[in-house]
Amino acid sequence: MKKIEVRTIAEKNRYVNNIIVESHRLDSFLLIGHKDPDADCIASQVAFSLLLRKLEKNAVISLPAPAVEQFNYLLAICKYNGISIIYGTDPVPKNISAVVILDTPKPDMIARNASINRLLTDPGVRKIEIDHHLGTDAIYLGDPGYCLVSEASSTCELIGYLCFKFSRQKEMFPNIDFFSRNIALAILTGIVGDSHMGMYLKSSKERRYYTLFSQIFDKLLVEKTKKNGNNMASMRAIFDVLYHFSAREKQCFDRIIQQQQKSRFISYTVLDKEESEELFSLYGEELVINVSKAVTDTLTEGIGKLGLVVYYDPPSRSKFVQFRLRRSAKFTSLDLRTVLEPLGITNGGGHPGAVGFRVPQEEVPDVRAFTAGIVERIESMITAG
Ligand SMILES: [Mn+2]
Repeated sequence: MKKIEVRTIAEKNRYVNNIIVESHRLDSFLLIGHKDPDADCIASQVAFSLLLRKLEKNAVISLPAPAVEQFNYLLAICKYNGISIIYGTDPVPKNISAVVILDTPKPDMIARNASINRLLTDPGVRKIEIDHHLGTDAIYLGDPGYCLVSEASSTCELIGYLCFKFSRQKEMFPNIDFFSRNIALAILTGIVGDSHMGMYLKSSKERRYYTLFSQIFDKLLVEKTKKNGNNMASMRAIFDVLYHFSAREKQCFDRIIQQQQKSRFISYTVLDKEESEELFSLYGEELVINVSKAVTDTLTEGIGKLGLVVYYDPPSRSKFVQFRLRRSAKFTSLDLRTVLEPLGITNGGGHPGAVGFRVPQEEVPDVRAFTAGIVERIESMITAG
């Protein structure tokens, strides 16, 4: 079933209540997210695990691969709060009673393995979903009645909302403080990561809630952080850590951005098959994909209109050329989803400010000429206005 916005407050309360009751009733939870997890994905797994630990439940996070070093502080939080992490094909522990699926638009994007698949198809295991993706191709992953899927700046913002709902259940949870420093830190990580400190918000409703939740949790973090320590003490500090590049990331970033070209409205860079393969073998898939997102952002804000990064999938994955197109926060007149159809693109999607699409490699004999054609057609759509 396609994801849609919750229609009424009563309906939303019912879903939230179901999630709270199951969190109270069940014992062991597995938390999963999407492939190539970003800050919001990992942080929402950590934030919800912390809520569960407050209820003295078992929480196990599954990640497809070791996370990039920027997320070390989140992993440290897990370590010191009894949250275990399993990686890749690791089998999940026995006796899991619920799977919590976070920040994942649709089934084929779930980071899964054989033992996760078994849980997902086991009707005796409760599936809870928390997500903010409402794109046209988004599909519910949780059990009916157990999905909190709603417009928000990030999945972590929805978990911030859940914190308030949990804290109001005084009978079920007497004397539990759901507003700890670690929860604030994890929630702000997702909010900052998905919105780039508020630069990439899609609607005025999103901006309103972003402002509300980021202020509440920023204030909490500032208050609860000991002075003069090395601890991250504010949302700004989280932003600096998330966007601080390691030396290898910087090298990779420089190599991709070196090739940038500009048309009137679009700043873009194209990696051909050989260059893509070389980068993937030098730096690894996850790093290159994360860095290419940062390059798209930098190109976009540099030109003030659109940024585009094009690369070939790593050979181990699939046989596509990937296109990542983003719109500057200042340039809101074009909904990027509307450029896909005129371009004849069927394999892609996103939101008004960012889309991704892919084209089978055999349909792209010359990637530079192919990209130049796409750039030219988008330019003429902008000019035609
Ligand atoms: Mn997200």
